[in-house]
Amino acid sequence: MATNKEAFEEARQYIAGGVNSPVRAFKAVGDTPLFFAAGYGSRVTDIEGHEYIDYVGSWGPHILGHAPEQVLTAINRAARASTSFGAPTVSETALAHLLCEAVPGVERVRLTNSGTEASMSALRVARGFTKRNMVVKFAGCYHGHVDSLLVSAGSGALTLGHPDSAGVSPAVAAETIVLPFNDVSAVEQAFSQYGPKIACTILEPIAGNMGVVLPSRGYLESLAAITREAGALLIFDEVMTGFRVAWGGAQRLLDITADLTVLGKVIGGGLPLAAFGGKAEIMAVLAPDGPVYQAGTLSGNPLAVAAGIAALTQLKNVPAIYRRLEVLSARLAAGLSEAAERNSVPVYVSRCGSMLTLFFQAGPVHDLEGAKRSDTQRYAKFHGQMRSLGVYLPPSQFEAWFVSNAHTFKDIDATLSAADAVFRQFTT
Ligand code: HOZ
Repeated sequence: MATNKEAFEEARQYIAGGVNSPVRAFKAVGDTPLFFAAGYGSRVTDIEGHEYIDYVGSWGPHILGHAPEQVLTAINRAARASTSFGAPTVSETALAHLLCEAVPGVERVRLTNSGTEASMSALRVARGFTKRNMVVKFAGCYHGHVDSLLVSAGSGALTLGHPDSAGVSPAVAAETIVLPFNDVSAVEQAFSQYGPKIACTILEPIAGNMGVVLPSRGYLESLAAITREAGALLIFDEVMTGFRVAWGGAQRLLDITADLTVLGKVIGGGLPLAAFGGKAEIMAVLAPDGPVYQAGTLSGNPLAVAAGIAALTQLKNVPAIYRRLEVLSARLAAGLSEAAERNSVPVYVSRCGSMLTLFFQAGPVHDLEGAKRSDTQRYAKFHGQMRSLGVYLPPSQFEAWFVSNAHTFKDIDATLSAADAVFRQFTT
C-alpha cells in the first residue's frame, strides 16, 4: 500500500500539480496532501489507514456527514434507472421546486454541475438582463474560477498567492470593480462613478473564502439599496452558505433577498451539482425563452439530483438538524477560544452556524485585509499537529471549517483536547 507521499509523487506524474483543484495540494501548510480511501459519518480514513475527525466535509457539501444512508440509497436507485439521459426528468423539477420554495427571491432555477458554472451563468444573465457589462465584487470573495471573478479572489487563489490569476485577459478584468468587504462608502463611491455601467454586485453574503467573515449590521441592506437604485442586480453567492447556515441559506437567516442566487455544495448531497436562480422575469432571459445562452450535457444529472433531493429532504423534514449543528458548532467555537486563551495564543474565531474559521490573530476580522493579518505560519503548524492528533482541517488559514450532523459531542471534545495540546506547545 502506497503512503500519502508516494501517492502524491505518482499523481504528479499524470495530473497537473498532482491535484484536481489547487487548494488540495497542502502547499499553504507546507506539506503534501492526504489521499483518502474512505469516509463515514464524521470520519475520514487515508490510504495509510489513519482515521481523522473531518472538518473539511468535502469543502461544505457533507452537512449530513460522509455517506449518509438516505443519500446512498437515492443514488443507487437513480443509477439503476440510467446515470444520464441528457433530457428532462421529473426529479429535476422536484429539486427545482425545493429550491424555489426554500430560497427567498428564487422563482426559477437552472441546474449546473459546479458552482463555477453557476456563478459564471448568473453573471451572464445579469449582463443580458441589464444590458450592461461591469461587475462589482469584493476582495476575498470567491465565486469559482470564472475569468471576470478571478480578481482579488479568495479560496485557493488567495491561499496560493494568485488572487489575480494569470490567463485572465486585462480587458475582462477591467470590467470588474473590486471593493473591500463591509465598506459601504466604497460601494457608494463605485456606484457614483460607474453606476449606469454596472450590471450587478456579486458577493458571498457571509464570506467563507477568506475564512469566515460576517457582514456588519446593515451592510447587506445598504448594498442592496445602492445596487438596485442604480438599476443593477444583486447576486448572492450562496454556494457555501446555501442550506448550510439555515434552511434556505443566508437569505432566510438574515431576512434579505437577492435578485439572483448561486447555490452549490449542500444542494448536491456530495455529488457535482450547483444551481443559479432568481426572479422569473430575470431568468426569462435564458435560452430557449430568451437570448442568453447557457447549457450542459450533464446538467441536472439524475444521480446528483437524487442525492440533492435526498439531502435536502432530510434537512427539511428534520429541522432539529440545524439546531443541533448550532449547538455543536457553538461548543467548538467557544472551546477553541477558551483553549487558546488558557494558553495565551491570540486567536479570533469567526462563525456562522456550522461554518467557522479560527484566525491566528486577535481579530476582529471584517475584510480581506483583516484576514491577511493572521499568522499563517502558525496556522500551518496547527494544521499539521492537529492532523497528527487525528483531526483533519482545511489546509489553509483562509477557508471555513464545516461541522456536520454526523459529528458527535465526543468528536467536538476530542477536537478541543487536541487543540488545547497544540496551543500548549506553542507557548512552551
Ligand atoms: N470552493 C471551495 C472552498 N473554498 C474550494 C474547493 C476547491 O477549490 O477545490
